Amino acid sequence: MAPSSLARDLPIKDLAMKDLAILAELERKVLWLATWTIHHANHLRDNGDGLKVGGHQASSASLATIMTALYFHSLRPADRVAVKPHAAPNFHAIQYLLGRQSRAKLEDFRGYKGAQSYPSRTKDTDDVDFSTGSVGLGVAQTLFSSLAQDYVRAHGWGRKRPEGRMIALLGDAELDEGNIFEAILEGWKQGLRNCWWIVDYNRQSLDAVVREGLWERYENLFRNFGWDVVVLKYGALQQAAFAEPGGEVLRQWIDNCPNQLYSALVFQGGAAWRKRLNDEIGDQGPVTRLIERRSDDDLSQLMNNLGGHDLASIIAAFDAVDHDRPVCFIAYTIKGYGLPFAGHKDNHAGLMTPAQTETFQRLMNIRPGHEWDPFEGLSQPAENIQAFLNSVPFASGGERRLQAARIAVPADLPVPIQPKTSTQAGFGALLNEIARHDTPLAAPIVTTSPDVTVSTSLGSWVNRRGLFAREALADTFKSERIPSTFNWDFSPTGQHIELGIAEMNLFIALSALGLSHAINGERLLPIGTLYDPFIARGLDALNYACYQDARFILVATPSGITLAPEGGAHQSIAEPLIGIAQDGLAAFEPGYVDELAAILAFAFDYIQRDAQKDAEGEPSERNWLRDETGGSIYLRLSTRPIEQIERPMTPALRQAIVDGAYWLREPGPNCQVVVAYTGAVAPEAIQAVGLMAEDRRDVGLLAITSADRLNAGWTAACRARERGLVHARCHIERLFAGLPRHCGIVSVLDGHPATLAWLGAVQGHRVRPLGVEHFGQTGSIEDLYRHYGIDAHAIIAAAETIAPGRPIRHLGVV
Ligand SMILES: Cc1ncc(C[n+]2csc(CCOP(=O)(O)OP(=O)(O)O)c2C)c(N)n1
Ligand SMILES: [Mg+2]
Repeated sequence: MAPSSLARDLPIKDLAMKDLAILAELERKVLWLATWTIHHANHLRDNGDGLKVGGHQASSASLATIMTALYFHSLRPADRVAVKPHAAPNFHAIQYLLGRQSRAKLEDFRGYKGAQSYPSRTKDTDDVDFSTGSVGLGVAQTLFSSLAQDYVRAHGWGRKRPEGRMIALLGDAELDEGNIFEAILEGWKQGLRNCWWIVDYNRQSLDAVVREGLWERYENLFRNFGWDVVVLKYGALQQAAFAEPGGEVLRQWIDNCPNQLYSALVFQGGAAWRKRLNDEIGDQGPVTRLIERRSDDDLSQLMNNLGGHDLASIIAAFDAVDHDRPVCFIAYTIKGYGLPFAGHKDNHAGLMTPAQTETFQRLMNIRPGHEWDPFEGLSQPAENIQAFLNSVPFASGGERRLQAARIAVPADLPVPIQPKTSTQAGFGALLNEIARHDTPLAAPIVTTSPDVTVSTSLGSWVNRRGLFAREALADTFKSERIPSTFNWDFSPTGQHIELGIAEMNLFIALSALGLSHAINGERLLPIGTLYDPFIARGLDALNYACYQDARFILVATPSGITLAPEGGAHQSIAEPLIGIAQDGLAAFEPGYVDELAAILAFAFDYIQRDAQKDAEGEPSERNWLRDETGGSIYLRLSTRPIEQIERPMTPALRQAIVDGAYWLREPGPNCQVVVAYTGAVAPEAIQAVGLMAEDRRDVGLLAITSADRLNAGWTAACRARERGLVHARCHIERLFAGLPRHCGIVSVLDGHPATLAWLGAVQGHRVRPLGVEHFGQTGSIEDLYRHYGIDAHAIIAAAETIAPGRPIRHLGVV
């Protein structure tokens, strides 16, 4: 059955034939340059490590036509594109032709500091809009970027610039990734606009040929969610052939041909096509003549001429979109189009041999020694092509990576602190305070949460600031006068984006909102909340957001076994280690609300910093952290109410909290034991220190607010010393400077013990790290702290063992 919405009859607007001829030349050029870039990386540059490029050549060739049509014709400067990972060589080639990529970077494709294997916003220098690599994520990023654009414009910002379309070029097998479908559903709920997804329907994945008829499932699915679907199946040659006598039979044969067989015949070429077609339909009169009129080469060309390799059809389809509804283009393509392994099922990692490249080079009319020349091998005069390139709309808008001014953040975020409260409640109170006043800080804050808005304490913020939707929607409970704690009104000026439960969507939404300064030129201060254990559910998307340097504050609460009665499925263990290991994310776990207030003020500023002295950023000599480079923030909070400490927030204390630790009780000169704790176990640590004070001398109590920052500072200071900066000292080294060598450290947190176990390596102290290593369970906090060994008793028992001396008398009391 023929697809219902073929683009073949659509008119080509505003496109002179001469432009089409130039575009055809550029398509050849893109295919050549991408092929040569890969060949160069494999055969001409000696990496010395024997590693070959996989997965680029066939995959890039598949998209060469579509990307030519997009970048050299359809895109406008405000449009943003997520390029399928393995089409990176095409992207770099296109940027090279547009004068935005250097030959040296192409020659170093996949090499040190060269053009990246997968398009990277942060590592590439040729203006990548969205990084890709882990398949599925870049696709969803375009959807959320469109929502972020709507959010910005609905708030009255960025209207001087035209709206951009957010476009993803995706592989057909990429649609196996569930996060894409989670995004489609969310997009439908939010009234998605200005989003195009172009599926490279080559019917091949990495290992295999995809199932029959997938496009039909996709078509139905996208339509169900309000998308327009355009299927680009047949190219112009095929359409012309179908119009010949017997053409309809050919069309039916193509429609019925299994994917595997089509791919195999593409690979085998004209003679195989002839034999197969003759065997199966060749005795039906006119169609026989249709086949016989063509040479083997012509026949091969005809059968390869699918919609996704036909510039005119593609351009017509793109130009025909005259609305802002989301559109999914399903473009039939051939993996490895134009290359010797076209269609072969094993071609994903296929690499052309030097001999094959030589043949291909001759075919492309490229003289040896002129492989990188932009206009080599083209039949049109270079001036014409250059003139065309100079007028490409996409490249005519100047700098596409935008800037936004920094928003001033007060040093102090005032908050009424209850005598006994939790860090989660404190977070709610802090946001409530911010929401009460119309300040420059409050306006750009946008919160979002995957259906845990209320249970992560964002309720009062939402009550004051409202939910976002492009069209207002009143809270029916309110209009019906049914009492409710929460006011759930939606409006274009609301500042909370309500998401469905999918955590992947949360992180990709943060990734999109957190790039608003660069994409929309308008800065947002995004805060996302979720339960700590469910970070793991969206971890790859979180990593993705950090990798592309999106800026946001992640508030993960509740956390750990402290969420006692909820049981093992909700109790996080490994997340503090994620906090340490995740690049681009500074993790904090405060114990007290005044600490949280200091950290949150820091966080609002930190997520706006971007002093990139070099790609890696320069560490500050004070704490050896890359504080000027900035990044995102992760706050691990708890629902456990604990007695708060009444104290003035001095500048020194604030600085120490932000740097990662401070002495809650200074160790004396003969200190035998240090208890170093993080987060909600503060009362147990304090109690243990009090109880052992009579039997161990000068016990110190270290409050650790950020194991991550302490650890990062220490690693960087060690490295600096090894590079000759002998005086480099980090925060934890300064804190430990006065500790006697023989003292022992007991570390404790509601999380994996390895989070703090490294503390002993700083100055060579013995450490007994306490924490949670096994799945939690239901119970009271007391039950569970005892069971997992993070209560005062366990701390004292550990202290007694690690710092031997007389028995600690109060050990039996707890
Ligand atoms: C999350 C994730 N899983 C696995 C991979 C490895 N991988 C890279 S490409 C690919 C197959 C892609 O097939 P398709 O999307 O159809 O792309 P194309 O045929 O255009 O190469 C796989 C499995 C990956 N990059 N990311
Ligand atoms: Mg594919």
